[in-house]
Amino acid sequence: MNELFARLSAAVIEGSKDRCEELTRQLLAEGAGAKEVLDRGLVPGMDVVGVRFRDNIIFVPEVLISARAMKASLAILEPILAAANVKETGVVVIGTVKGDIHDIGKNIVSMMLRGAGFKVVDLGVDVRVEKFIDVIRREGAHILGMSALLTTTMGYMRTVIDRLKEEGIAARTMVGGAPVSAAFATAVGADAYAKNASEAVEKAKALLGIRATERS
Ligand code: B1M
Repeated sequence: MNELFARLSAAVIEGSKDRCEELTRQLLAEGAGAKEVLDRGLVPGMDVVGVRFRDNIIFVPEVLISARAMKASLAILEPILAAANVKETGVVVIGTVKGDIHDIGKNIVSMMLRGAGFKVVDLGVDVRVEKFIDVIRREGAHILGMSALLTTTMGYMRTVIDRLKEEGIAARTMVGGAPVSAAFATAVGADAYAKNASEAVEKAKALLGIRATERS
């Protein structure tokens, strides 16, 4: 199966949507778990894309094609990750902050939270503070999750957290995304930081006082 995971990573790097779908289905049929497909196939592929992009070996169009290929696989994994069949434990409003259109990581976090029994209201990308606040109020959300992939947009998390405090909104806050760190989360006053989607689930449960074993 190792070879199939490697081929799936290669398909993400090459941006081959058809091969991504085919290999994802094949891995699942051979008994791989959805999370394993994510962690051993898709994410390592996108990591290579990120390095090549950073080093100017590839450019935005190629990255978009890889992102489209990865999303095709995620669409196959989503119902499996979300089918944990557990009672809803809390409401999470989530979005990528204003100015930022990266959504692959945020979508994975949403899927995993749904799979863990949370109701997730995903506001998409480029989300302004007013929108976050409207939906948190409307949904009675327990947690606001914010994602940022750019050093130029992560600062907006502080704007949102400050506004929540000014408006007396009690929702707890969780932040994440490649440039975000635990130290940054503390500095902007977030209640939690998660480095990946599995950790986001653990932290969301902890914020609501749910012991890890209760929901898994
Ligand atoms: Co952009 N991009 N990008 N990009 N892109 C990065 C982020 C970059 C690091 C690439 C690089 O230089 N190596 C760089 C940022 C540099 C910086 O800020 N320091 C960059 C840049 C510069 C840009 C543009 C400015 C390029 C340009 O136009 N010149 C532009 C900005 C557009 C904008 O947002 N306004 C841009 C555009 C794009 C595309 C549109 C082409 C595409 C996005 C497609 C899409 O998302 N629909 C894209 C992509 C794909 C990337 C890279 C290659 C991959 C991101 C990704 O999907 N990773 C990225 C390089 C990289 O990060 N290695 C890069 C896979 C994903 C599973 O991981 O998103 O980290 P990640 O999510 C993880 C964790 O971070 C965490 O859990 C997830 C799952 O484990 N997590 C959370 C995420 N959110 C969380 C929230 C939580 C908790 C955990 O709680 C709520």
